[in-house]
Amino acid sequence: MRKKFIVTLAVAMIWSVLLSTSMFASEQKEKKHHSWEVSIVVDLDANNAAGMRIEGLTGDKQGRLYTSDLNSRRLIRVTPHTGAVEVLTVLPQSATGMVFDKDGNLYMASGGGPGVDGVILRVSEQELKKGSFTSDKVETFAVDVDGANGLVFDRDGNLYVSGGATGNIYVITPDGERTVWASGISADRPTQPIVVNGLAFGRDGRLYIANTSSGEINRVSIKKDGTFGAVERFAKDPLLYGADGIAFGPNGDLYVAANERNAIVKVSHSGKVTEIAGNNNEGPLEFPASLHFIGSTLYASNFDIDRGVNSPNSPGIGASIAKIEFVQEHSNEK
Ligand SMILES: [Ca+2]
Ligand SMILES: [Ca+2]
Ligand SMILES: [Ca+2]
Repeated sequence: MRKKFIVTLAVAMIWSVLLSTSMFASEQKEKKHHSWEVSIVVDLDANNAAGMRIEGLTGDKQGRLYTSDLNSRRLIRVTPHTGAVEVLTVLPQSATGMVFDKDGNLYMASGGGPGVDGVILRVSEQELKKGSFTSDKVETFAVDVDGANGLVFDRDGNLYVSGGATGNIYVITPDGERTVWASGISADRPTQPIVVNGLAFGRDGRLYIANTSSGEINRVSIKKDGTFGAVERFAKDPLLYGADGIAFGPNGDLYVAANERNAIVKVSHSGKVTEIAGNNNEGPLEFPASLHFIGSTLYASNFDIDRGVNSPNSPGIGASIAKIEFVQEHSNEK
């Protein structure tokens, strides 16, 4: 059963209030509504409303989505327009963030933990073509990346890896050479120690970094020699508490999965923060963790853990892929 949820922003209304002398006339003229519609593409755990945990989300050139269940370690592929779900393999370690390189090979972050090394897993395009494959076809691309969570490639094929609560950003060259940049980014809230999470490159060439703890997006320039410039704050707002996966939309706005708020938040070029969708623990957003655009359609992985607005996580649809679409409605009332 698909659930639909509509969020309406009536920006024009706010301006009309400011124009007090022509308030009524202005309202009537500017009946333009921008709506975001959220629906569920696929329920990955049809029998349960909680329990299965998916964090990562990415897509291939054929428009198929990939995620993974942290408990069973299954690597899952979803075809959004048919709702088809394939289990490709069982990963040797549970994985979070995911990304493809330009050649169609898939990389997955596995942050490790006590006694388990953080690694980057890799599956070749050839294996992915087969549909399903054995766990021994999953390679270890890089080691010693504790806390590994968000992943993004730059134009030269270097892989950037966020290190979660470590505050580190790791950079891995195409040859597998690894360097560590200590971001110096700190946690505002002791209950949430994750300070470097979702990563994305902007049109300005800068690396954008989500700070889950402080509800903040920072950005940093990468110099020609590969070293990092100074960290600059792009946006900070309580709406961004739980900032996890981030993705730039077609027009250059940044979209943020505010996981513990069960919300999707937009940050404009100028740093203006707006919530575009949000709901209680009944969904359709249930601890949204990662974001991925296919064209102008935004997809989110519902991690559905018991935290923040999503607590308790017992109601709702549970582990699933949500679709967030922009709907523009015009009504020329006179
Ligand atoms: Ca994440
Ligand atoms: Ca379910
Ligand atoms: Ca739930």
